[in-house]
Amino acid sequence: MLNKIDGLVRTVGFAACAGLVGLSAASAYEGGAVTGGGTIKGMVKFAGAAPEQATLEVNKDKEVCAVGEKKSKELVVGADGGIKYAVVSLTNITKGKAFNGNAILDQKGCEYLPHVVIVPKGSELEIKNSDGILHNIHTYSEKNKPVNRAQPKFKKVIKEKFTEGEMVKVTCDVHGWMTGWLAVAEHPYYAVTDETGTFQLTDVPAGEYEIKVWQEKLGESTQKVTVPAGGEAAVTFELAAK
Ligand SMILES: [Cu+2]
Repeated sequence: MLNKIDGLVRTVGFAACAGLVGLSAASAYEGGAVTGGGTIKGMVKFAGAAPEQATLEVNKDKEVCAVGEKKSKELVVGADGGIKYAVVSLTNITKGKAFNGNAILDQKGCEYLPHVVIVPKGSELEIKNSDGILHNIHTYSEKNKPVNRAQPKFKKVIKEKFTEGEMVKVTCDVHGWMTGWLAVAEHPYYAVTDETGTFQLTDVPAGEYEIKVWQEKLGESTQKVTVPAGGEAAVTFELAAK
């Protein structure tokens, strides 16, 4: 009799445990120490002649906002064809280096700095108002709950949490030209390209991965990459105008 009860308890315990594992497997990322990891270095290029960056019209709060000429950052192509502000990430990594940190998004000169910021999911994003005038944070997303908060001049910092990995657009309803993007990251293998269009992902456990690039005007593209233990893998993306 005792054995029977014990067996039943164990069966129920096992089933409950298996259920939990099944639920979390899709989204869980396990961070820790990586030994013998490799590096992915790459470049995101624009296919074709570099377009001109449009000049943004600053028609409000000019004394604060019209500091120099404002250029659109929605497609910034450098001298060698490299695209700035593209987001590169691994799509299928479940285990690797530690995942932590907090991001800061500043509103300065009525621009979002940086234009694209990586926000670790579940962390607190610090949204600063360095301008001393009213802004408002208005986000557009599919998976995260939308944020629409006024940030008056005396409110130097507000904090928001984003719990689902996706690209979230940020705008200000006070200043129509202000746009920025939050790359809510599922793990630490995300990078934003610099002014030369290059990026790198470090401490990647050796293996085969899918790597994705996202750019706000040009969309997404993926490819396969194999990372050798302790070595480097090179990736080039070429994105064309739609
Ligand atoms: Cu604003």
